Amino acid sequence: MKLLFKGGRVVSGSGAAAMDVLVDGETVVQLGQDLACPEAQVVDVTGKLLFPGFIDAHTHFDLDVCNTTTADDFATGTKAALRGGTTLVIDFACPNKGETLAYGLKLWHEKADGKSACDYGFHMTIDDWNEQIRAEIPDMLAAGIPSFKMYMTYPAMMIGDRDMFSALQELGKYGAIAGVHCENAGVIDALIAQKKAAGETGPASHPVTRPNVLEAEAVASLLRMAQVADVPVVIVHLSTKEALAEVRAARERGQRVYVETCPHYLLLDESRYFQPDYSDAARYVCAPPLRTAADQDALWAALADGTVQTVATDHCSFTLAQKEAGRGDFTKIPGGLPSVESRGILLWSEGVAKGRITEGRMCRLLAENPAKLYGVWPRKGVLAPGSDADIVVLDPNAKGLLTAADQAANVDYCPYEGWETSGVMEQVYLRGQLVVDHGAFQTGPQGVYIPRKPGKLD
Ligand code: DUC
Ligand code: ZN
Repeated sequence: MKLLFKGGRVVSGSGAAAMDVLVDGETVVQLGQDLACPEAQVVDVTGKLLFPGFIDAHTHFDLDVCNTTTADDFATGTKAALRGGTTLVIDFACPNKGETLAYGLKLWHEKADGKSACDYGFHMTIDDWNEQIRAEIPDMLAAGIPSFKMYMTYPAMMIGDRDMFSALQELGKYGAIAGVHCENAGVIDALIAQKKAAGETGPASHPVTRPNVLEAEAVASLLRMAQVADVPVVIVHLSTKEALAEVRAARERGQRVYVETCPHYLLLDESRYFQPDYSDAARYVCAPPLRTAADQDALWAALADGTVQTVATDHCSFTLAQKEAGRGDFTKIPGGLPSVESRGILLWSEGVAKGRITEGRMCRLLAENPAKLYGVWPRKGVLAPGSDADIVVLDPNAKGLLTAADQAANVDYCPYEGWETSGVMEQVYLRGQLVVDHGAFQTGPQGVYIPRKPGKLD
């Protein structure tokens, strides 16, 4: 079937231009002004913006953490993603220490295959490092996984400097890349012990035990390791102005550093943890924690000037009942926020509509840059002849409301409850098929696994 989108403005990384888009089956075949195609079904998008489907390169679906499992699995999480305009998620496959990467990959395929509403790929978590895992790296690339995750915190996941350095070197041999969670584990542990000894066990202790400089310290340490290993790295969920300074310093000395931040670091601040009601505060616990208004300002500026290249969600959802696990011990609150459904409209409404970033910048942050960095460009991340017809139709003039009562995510709160949005995701097309129309699903699970190659973002 052919579709002809007429009358809209097509957004790319360099801005928006009035253009019609002709789709044949799953693929974009032509862009241009006043296109005609008698056999195509016309989709009138007058006054609307057409974005390439958004890519969320940081989700955690069906993940066991803190003796519980994330509220969203691949079925609900990818439906939520689609509703928010995200047509490709890259989730973190996560074997436990002692398990092989092959086992982790098999497990993640079992979780996702046949259940995913949107397309999906995987990063592979390296939370153990030995000769067997080293030998599996080329297998992962052959399986379409050129990106890996490592942790500098969390005892169950972190591997220490020696192994991290060794893994970075090994990945570099294949043109693969690692995204790293940067927080200083030891000092955080000491600060947590002090708070517990003082009897300060509520959510308010969460941000003060993970101060800004402990992210910046870990970023600096990682970047120096990457410098010696002579490899590029990705800093995932960067949250502080101090860490941004470390990134800029590394780039000044010639290093290739990629940076991701998340909507909650741009839009919510640490005052959420100081609310008197446990549940009101605990729902915002994530790591790194929410920061200050000064950090938010620095992050918005870094989006606008290109210092930060991607905005992903770190969607890791837990219900309010699950968040109860940390009543009386803030370290037992399962960490993570849901935003796979709201990221796109938040970036539009709080970013473009408020003049903080341009339409083109939004396209780069949510589509073009993650597609290039994670090796799916130009199949994804752009509307161009030959690319997948993943299309988000955004109505800039409609008003929306973010509320838990209207979300597909399997979670009973919305971090942005009651926020009004300028702009609404009106329709979402996945490889040429209308999958969401005004929030309503039009099909069953249609997502396919997208194997990736090593990427590059200039
Ligand atoms: N931080 C969170 O808050 N949740 C999931 C993993 C992470 O790094
Ligand atoms: Zn994460």
